[in-house]
Amino acid sequence: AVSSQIRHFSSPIDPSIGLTDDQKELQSLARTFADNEFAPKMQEWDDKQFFPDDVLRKGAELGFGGLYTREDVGGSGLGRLETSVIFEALSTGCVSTTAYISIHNMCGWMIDTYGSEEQRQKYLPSLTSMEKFASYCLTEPGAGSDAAVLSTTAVKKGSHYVLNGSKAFISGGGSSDVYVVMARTGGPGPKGISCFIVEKGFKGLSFGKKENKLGWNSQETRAVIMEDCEVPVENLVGAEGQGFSIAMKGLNGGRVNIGSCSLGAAQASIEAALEHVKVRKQFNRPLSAFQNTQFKLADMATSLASSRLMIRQAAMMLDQNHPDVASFCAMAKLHSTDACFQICDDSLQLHGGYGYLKDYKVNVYLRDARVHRILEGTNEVMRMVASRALLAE
Ligand code: FAD
Ligand code: 2MC
Repeated sequence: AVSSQIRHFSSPIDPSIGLTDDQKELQSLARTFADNEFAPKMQEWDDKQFFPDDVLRKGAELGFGGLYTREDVGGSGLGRLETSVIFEALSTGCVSTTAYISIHNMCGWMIDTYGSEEQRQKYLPSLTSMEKFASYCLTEPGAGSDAAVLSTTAVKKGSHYVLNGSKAFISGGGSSDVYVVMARTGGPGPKGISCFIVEKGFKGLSFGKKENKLGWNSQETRAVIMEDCEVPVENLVGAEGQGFSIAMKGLNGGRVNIGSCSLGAAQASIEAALEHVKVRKQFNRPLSAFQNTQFKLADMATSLASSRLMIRQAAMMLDQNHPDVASFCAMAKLHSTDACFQICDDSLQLHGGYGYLKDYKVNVYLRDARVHRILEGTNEVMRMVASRALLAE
């Protein structure tokens, strides 16, 4: 019954192409949720910079709070391909909100995979239910692309680590309850970095002002500031020195998730363009009668389909723990986020002046998808990761 709700048209950009019946059912569940709960509110959330925590908790009831977290702590235990399909479908309704869910999922996965049994049992049930929210804290004012130079310190003093430093651009900063923080316990470079779980309310933790952004407006972005912040030793995730590796492994999945959110933005932008060009007439003809429009739509569809293939391939490589996973995830993120942003822009162009109005949705997809070329590693860093793998001996 659920799968009958999926779009009824047959189309070369149908996102269910190639999926199993079970995967199609998950996709349909997510698309229906996006259509009902996100799409009608997307523009209002963007405009009012509103974080829809109640709607997120409703999504968590369907399993979106811990898609690739294990089931004993309330997760859905799905594979990365299924996760990607769900994030893509959710993003058609609101990219910004889905991207926040994806970061929350990444944090949960890091605790599930590298945390102790005590940490898993203590933190994950309330994260998978989204009673509590999580943020990922790597970037600093002086350490963006060059993340391994981060300077937040963590010094062990008795039963606590004392953290000092500040994190920049933290999605969910201030509204999240749990912060997965990378800080330096050892010498310079990646091997001196460790990963900690820091709770809102721990002494010495505070937040900067709410950043005013071009997009991603349904979630807060703030600096996370630690001044003699006391974190119990049992909140170290994994071993000392393992933090950078944990952060990067989380981001491999994160990059596929963000690419999936771009696919949703592109899918919705093409659907909007198709509707518009059939209805809008100029020179006594619908816009769809011009060959420029037809060829543009064909290029947009081709670009979306190729992006989707790469993202789904990368998702499968994550499940297989493939040796080339890091570089392929980087290539998939690079290609999909660039290509899908271009699709949003092409859709806006096909809308003419109407595309520039906030009454139409395409401007939100464009603004939300723009930042995917910057965060979770800029697309220049993605080229760096891919080219290093290509040139490695
Ligand atoms: P810089 O590193 O200063 O880069 C500036 C430019 O220089 C870029 O074009 C970059 O590609 C280029 N560049 C840098 N080095 C090289 C090089 N070696 N070769 C070629 N070009 C280079 N971070 C988190 O940890 N957690 C979050 O939740 C989070 N959320 C974010 C949300 C938003 C809305 C934004 C905008 C950012 C968020 N970030 C987050 C931070 C994000 O990951 C960084 O902005 C990003 O990694 C780039 O770092 P930077 O901004 O310092 O840019
Ligand atoms: N997967 C697994 N391991 C990785 C990895 C990856 N994607 N990237 C690097 N590593 C490992 C690497 O193998 C090495 O380990 P080892 O010494 O054992 O071989 C170690 O990490 C250090 O890597 P490099 O020697 O390549 O270090 P370098 O400093 O030269 O480059 C770089 C690291 C640029 C790839 C890394 O700093 C990076 O990815 N920068 C971008 C930062 C970023 O993505 N920030 C996103 C913040 S989160 C966000 O934006 C959100 C919205 C949530």
